[in-house]
Amino acid sequence: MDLVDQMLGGNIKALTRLVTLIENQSPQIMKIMPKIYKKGGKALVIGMTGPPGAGKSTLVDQLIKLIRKEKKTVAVLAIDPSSPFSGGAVLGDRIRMQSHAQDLDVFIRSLGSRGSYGGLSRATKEIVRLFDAFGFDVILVETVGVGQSELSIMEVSDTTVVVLVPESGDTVQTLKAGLLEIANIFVVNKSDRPNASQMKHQLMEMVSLGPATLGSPTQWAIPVLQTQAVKGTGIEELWDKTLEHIKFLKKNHEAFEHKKQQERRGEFLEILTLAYQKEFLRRVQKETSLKTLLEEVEKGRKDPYTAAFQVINKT
Ligand SMILES: Nc1nc2c(ncn2[C@@H]2O[C@H](COP(=O)(O)OP(=O)(O)OP(=O)(O)O)[C@@H](O)[C@H]2O)c(=O)[nH]1
Ligand SMILES: [Mg+2]
Repeated sequence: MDLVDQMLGGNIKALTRLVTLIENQSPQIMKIMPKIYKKGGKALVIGMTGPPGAGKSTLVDQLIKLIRKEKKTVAVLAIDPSSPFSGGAVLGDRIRMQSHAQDLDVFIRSLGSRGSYGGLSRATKEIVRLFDAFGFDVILVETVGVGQSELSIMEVSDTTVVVLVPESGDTVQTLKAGLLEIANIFVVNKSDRPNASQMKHQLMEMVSLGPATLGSPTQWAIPVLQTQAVKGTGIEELWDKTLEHIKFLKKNHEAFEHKKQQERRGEFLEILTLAYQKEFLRRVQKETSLKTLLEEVEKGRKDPYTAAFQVINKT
């Protein structure tokens, strides 16, 4: 039985090995992914994003507890683009989530920036698909940074939660429109700290001025929630709002399908770009004319536009 069949049969070791293949962007991926792609489509994918230290992992940890109470299975993918190796910088997350370490229905993996060529965004989507195919009910994806990260978390998530803290006023001012584009739910975490309600009101005002409150039934009114992740306060409301958002998506089938179509198109173009790049580099090894062309670009004798045009016209 091959690795994918083993994984689809519920083998955790096979799942782990497939994650590693994706992480290393192994050439086998092109053959493996179609089989995985066919099986998915059932999981709820929830993205958690926000500035460093906002409490994303603590929230994820609390959400896991809640989701497990509902007897649903959970996979967590923690992405840390600043870490060259997976598992290093997110060690803290591992420890924090250790309460679930014995729980076989919770699977936690972290992903660093190893593997270039825009590979992080690609690998994230592939791992989410893998978790989905395995059969996890809920997939939580944690990414650091709002707006500036290489990965656009909304491309993989059904619901994106933007986690801020009472001190995030400047971030909100700077990113305004960008935040509204990303967030389906805002959370002001660390609500035990001063100015939490001011932060909440600042966000509510921003939401009310944004396009989401035009009153149309096809517009989702972005809720602004307050949490205290360390104490578990506000988590149930966060989970309820998340489920409400998923329901909203299902009800507004047309808008949802439009979003999905855009995502599928983006994914196709992304895969095509990476595949073309890999194919080109493979051919450079064999074809002298291409090798010479690449050398001319490297040495600055030929501009990259002319060179790219030449390659495209030849294939
Ligand atoms: N006061 C207070 N501290 C909190 C709260 N939630 C989390 N923290 C603390 O904030 C710190 C950072 O929490 P994390 O959950 O690691 O935050 P994160 O957003 O995952 O951090 P990165 O992944 O490093 O970006 C930890 O020391 C938490 O204990 C809260 O509600 N109130
Ligand atoms: Mg974290």
